[in-house]
Amino acid sequence: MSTLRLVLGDQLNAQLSALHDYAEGDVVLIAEVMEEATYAPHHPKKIAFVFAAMRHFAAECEARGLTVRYVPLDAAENSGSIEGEVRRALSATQAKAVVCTAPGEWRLHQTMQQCGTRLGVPVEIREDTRFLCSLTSFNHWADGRKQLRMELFYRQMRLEHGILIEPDGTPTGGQWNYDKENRKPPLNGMRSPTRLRHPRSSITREVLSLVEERFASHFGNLHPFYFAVTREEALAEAQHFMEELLPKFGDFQDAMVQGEAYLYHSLLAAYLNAGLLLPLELCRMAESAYRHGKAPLNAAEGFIRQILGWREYVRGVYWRFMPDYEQMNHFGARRALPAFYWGAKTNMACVSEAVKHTQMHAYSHHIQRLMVTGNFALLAGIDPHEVHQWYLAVYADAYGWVEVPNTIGMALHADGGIMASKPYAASGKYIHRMSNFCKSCRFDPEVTVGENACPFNALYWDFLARHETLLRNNQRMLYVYATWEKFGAAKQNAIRAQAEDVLRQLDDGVL
Ligand code: FAD
Ligand code: DLZ
Ligand code: SF4
Repeated sequence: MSTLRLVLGDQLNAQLSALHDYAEGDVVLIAEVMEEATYAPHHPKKIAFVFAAMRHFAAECEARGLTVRYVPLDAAENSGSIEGEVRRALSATQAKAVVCTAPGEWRLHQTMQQCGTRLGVPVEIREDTRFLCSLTSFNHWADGRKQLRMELFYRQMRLEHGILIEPDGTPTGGQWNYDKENRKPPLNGMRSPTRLRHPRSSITREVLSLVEERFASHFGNLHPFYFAVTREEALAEAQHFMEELLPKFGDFQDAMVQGEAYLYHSLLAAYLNAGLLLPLELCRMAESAYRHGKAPLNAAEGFIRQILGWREYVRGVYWRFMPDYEQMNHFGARRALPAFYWGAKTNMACVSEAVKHTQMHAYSHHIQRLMVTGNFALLAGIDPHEVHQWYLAVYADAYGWVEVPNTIGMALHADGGIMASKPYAASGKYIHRMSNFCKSCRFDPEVTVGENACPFNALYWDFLARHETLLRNNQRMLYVYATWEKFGAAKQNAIRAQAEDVLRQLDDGVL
C-alpha cells in the first residue's frame, strides 16, 4: 500500500519524520497554495524564499530517487489549499494513507487532524523531530511550575544536550548565562560586516517572476533577493556567521544602528524555521568556535541560549497555551495598528528605521522587534491581535509557533506574564542608549513633556499609570512605581496630558 507523504513549506529537511520510512511506491507531496501564501499578507521576500526553497528541495528529493508530486501555484487545477491538494493527490495516485510531520501552526494542525474523516483515509501526524524538546518533555518540565522561567528550561536543555557543559556537569566558564556582557551600545560609525549573496538559480528566477506578478500588493520589497534557498547555501550562511560574525554577536546583540539592519546577527532564523538548518548543528558549531578560540564565551553562550533556550521554549509555550494564547489581551488594548507599521510616514526615527528594515529585508533584528515596534505597540495600547498579524506577515522567519509567543507574550505582555515576569516596557532613554537613531530624530529622548518630547517617554509613564492595578504588586515594578510617585501630582498630570496629546496625534496620523 503506498503512502502520500506531505511536506509543508517550512519542513524542508531530508530527515523529516514524515520521510524517514519512505518506501518505493510512496509519493511526496509538496504544494504551493494560495491559502498558505495569503492567510497573512506575507512579505513578498518571504513567499519567494519559501517557494524557491520548496522547489529546490523537491528537486533534491527527486535526485535522491524519491517520487515527488510538486504542485506549483499556477498549476491549472491547483485547489488553493493544503487539504485540497492532499485530496487531489490521493485521487491521482494509488496512495491509501497520508503521513505528515506536525504542522507548526495550530490552524493547519487542526486541519490535518480533522481532514482524515473528510478524505476517507487515515492521516498520521508525526512528531516534529527538528525540534530538540518534544512537546511531551516540555509539558513535563512545565507541569506544576508557577512560573515558566526560560532560564531554568535552558539550563536543563544545556545539560540534556551536553552543550557548553564540563565533564563534571558544571556550565563552561562557571556561569550559565553571560547576558550582562551582551548589552554594549553601538560604536561610532559601526557598520554591518559584508553578508553572503547567493546567486539566483533559474528556479529562483522563475519564482521571483511569479511572486512579482501575484503578490505585488503585499507590503515589502521583493528585490534585491539574495536569500539562501538550499540546505547547502544555508550551511554556507551558518559557516559564514560562525567565522565572521559570532565573535562580536554577543557584545553588540542589543545595539541598533541607522541604515544597518543586520549588524552581527546571524539571519539564520528563516533557514532554521524552514527546515534548511537544524538547531543542534548550529549549537555545536557555535560551541566548537568557542572551544577552538574563534569566539568568546559570551558570544557562543548568547547565541546558543537563543536557539537551545528561547526558540525551544517559545514553541513549548505556544503549544501549551494555544488556541487561547493567540487571543490574550491582558491590558485590554484596543487601538488600531497605526498606518506607519505599513510604511506610512512617522516622525519617530526609531520606528521609521525599524519599519524600513522590515520593508526592505523582511527582517529586523530582535531588539528592534522587541524594543522599538513591540515596545511602541505595548505603550500605545495597540490591539495585540493586530500587532500579531503584522509580525506574522512581515518577517521571513515568521510562523505562528514562534511569532505568537514572542509578540503576545514577550513584546506585549498580553499573556499576563506567562512568559515574562514583567513587561518589556521602556522609555526613549533605552533606545537612545542602544542606538544612534535619536540623533536624526525630530524628538528629544531626554525630554518628556513639550513639543520636542520623545513620544516614548510620556507613553511609558502613562502606560504604567494606566495599568497600575495590574502591575503595582509586581515585585520587579516596585522601583518604577516609587519613581512615579516621587514625581508628584503636577508632574504626573503634565506627563499624562502629554501622553494624551501623543495618542491624539497617533490617531490623527501625524505622529
Ligand atoms: P539572531 O539574533 O542571530 O539569533 C540567533 C537565533 O536564535 C535566531 O536565528 C533564532 O532562531 C533564535 N532566536 C533568537 N531569539 C529568539 C526568540 N525570542 N524566540 C525564538 N527564537 C529566537 N523569531 C522567529 O524566528 N520568527 C518570528 O516570527 C519572530 N517574531 C518575533 C516577534 C517579536 C515581537 C519579537 C520580539 C521577536 C520575534 N522573534 C521571532 C525572535 C527574534 O527576534 C528572531 O528570531 C531574530 O530576530 C531572527 O533573526 P536572526 O536569525 O538574525 O537571529
Ligand atoms: C509560509 C508558507 C507559504 C508562503 N506558502 C506555503 C505553501 O504554498 N505551501 C506550503 O506547504 N507551505 C507554505 N508556507 C508554510 C506554511 O504556511 C506552514 O507550513 C504553516 O504555517 C505551518 O507552520
Ligand atoms: Fe525614537 Fe524617541 Fe529616539 Fe526619536 S527620540 S528616535 S522617537 S526614542
